[in-house]
Amino acid sequence: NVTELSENIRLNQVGFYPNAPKVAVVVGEQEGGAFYLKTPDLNETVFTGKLAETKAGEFSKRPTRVADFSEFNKAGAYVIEVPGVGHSYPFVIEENVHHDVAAAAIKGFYYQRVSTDLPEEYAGKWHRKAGHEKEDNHVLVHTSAATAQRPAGTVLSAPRGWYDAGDYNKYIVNSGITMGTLLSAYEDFPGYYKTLELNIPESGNPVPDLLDEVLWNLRWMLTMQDPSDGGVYHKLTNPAFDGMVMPAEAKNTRYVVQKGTGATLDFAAVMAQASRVYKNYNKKFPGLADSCLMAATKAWEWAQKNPDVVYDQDAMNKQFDPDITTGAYGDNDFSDEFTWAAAELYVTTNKDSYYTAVNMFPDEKMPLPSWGNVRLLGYYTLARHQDKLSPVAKKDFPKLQKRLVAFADNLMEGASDRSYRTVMGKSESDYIWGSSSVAANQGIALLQAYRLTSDKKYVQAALNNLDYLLGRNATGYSFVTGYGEKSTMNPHHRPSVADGIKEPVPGLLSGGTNAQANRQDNCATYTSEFADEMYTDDDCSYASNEIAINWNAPLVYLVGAIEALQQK
Ligand code: 9MR
Repeated sequence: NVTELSENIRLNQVGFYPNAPKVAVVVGEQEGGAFYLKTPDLNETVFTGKLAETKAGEFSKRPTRVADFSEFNKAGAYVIEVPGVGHSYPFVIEENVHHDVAAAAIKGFYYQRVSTDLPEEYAGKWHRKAGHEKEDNHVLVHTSAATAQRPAGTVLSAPRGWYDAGDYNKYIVNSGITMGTLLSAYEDFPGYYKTLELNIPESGNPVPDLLDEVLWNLRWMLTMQDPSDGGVYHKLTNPAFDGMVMPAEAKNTRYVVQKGTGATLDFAAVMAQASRVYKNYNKKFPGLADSCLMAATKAWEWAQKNPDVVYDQDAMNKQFDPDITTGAYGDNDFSDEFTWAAAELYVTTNKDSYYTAVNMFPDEKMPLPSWGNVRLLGYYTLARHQDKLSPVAKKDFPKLQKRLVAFADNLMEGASDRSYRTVMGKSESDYIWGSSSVAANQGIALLQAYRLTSDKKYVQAALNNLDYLLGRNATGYSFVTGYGEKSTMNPHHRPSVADGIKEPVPGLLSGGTNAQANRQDNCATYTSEFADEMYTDDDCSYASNEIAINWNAPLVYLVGAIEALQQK
């Protein structure tokens, strides 16, 4: 009675907490039937259950059955066996089951560090030479960014930071949401992060490793502000993307290009938040918190004077040289960036003038955070600091709370009937470029509702989306490199492609399923036409299999929060 491994049994390949929901999804035509939870040698059955039917959705076209073994709570290693289908990958049930993923997701940022060698001591077999070590005194001001004080060709220093994604450029807008999300993870769960060790060069100093890692990018961001007027350059970039080479071989000329309102406000928000977070570490970093606040204030003032400077790359290229063809992160609505920056500055300084400078609630929309829409980052911050709000904001708090909770309730609608029983996948529009970050950001929104209500159902719903990311999805992949029996192996990530090592750099979140605009990368290896299956684990697929810092950051938040809350 030996069964075979079946990839049609989909589950969180990392595992489950003893006292949390546990679900596996079986893909296929059959109806009903029993499932068995067994020891990995298949010799002992520890739990028997009945498979539940689901309705195949609008775009999730394949029928599924659900094996719910939540009741079983004994720690150990197991497989799920389904007669006529086979058995699942082995997985564990244990406390702190996501600890390693939580640490690895932050360590993923270490592997993205610019301007420094990654020695074997910290980077293991993915050790490598520094890239762009000469970003000190080697960056040119692009014609689009020329000013009297800094004419085109002026040489600047702007070292450090993280590579944005599979490419080697550094973009302020995308750093903005990334940093805001990581600093929020710290602000929401400081106790957890104070003990999480990452084995990075700064480990062992009196600062939590997460904040040491964040500082690597913060220091770069500070260099992107023009000291003469407070405006912030949109990005530091090559004219065109590099080939698939290691960082140390990427030697194209780098420019800072155009100041813009989006970059400047995102910068202001991050600096204001960083200022209050690093204030507690003044002894280790004297002056840092003050410098951040000064930078934030100057950026805010620039944006007041320049409220609508759009980064329009095509228009820029018509006017200025050389042409820049790397990621645009172009946005033309800055109302949400104003909201976010105002909220951060208000909470850090306690000055009502920031709060009243913007219309915090211009409409009832609750857009899921993305690099182009950061309104909710501002709302989360106001909610997080509800105890510090002055009367002007306090009077809005009931409304804010109501909207955040209603937003989470709305996300949860229908999740328990869906084929994969996840919040992710309510609508086809969840499967955009970087859809894994949609799942993770939904998780954060749910956890914010938990923080406001103490209702555990929101944590469980967030956990469902973590299960999605780690394998309980229509592709059957765990989208986190290095975690799961069938995880992303070939991300569109230059170091992972060029380093000659079979395993990709670990702890990176693949962008995942992308049903939008029909496979923008034209990779030939996509196999399915279904919206929730449009993913290919191929490094040609920058539209479904790149990694990016703004996707890893919400993974860090989600998995860290889940770990922190399960420990309670
Ligand atoms: O995440 C970005 C996505 O929302 C856009 O649709 C896409 C195309 O403009 O760009 C994505 O961001 C990429 C950036 O432009 C350059 N570095 C890699 C990013 C992830 O693919």
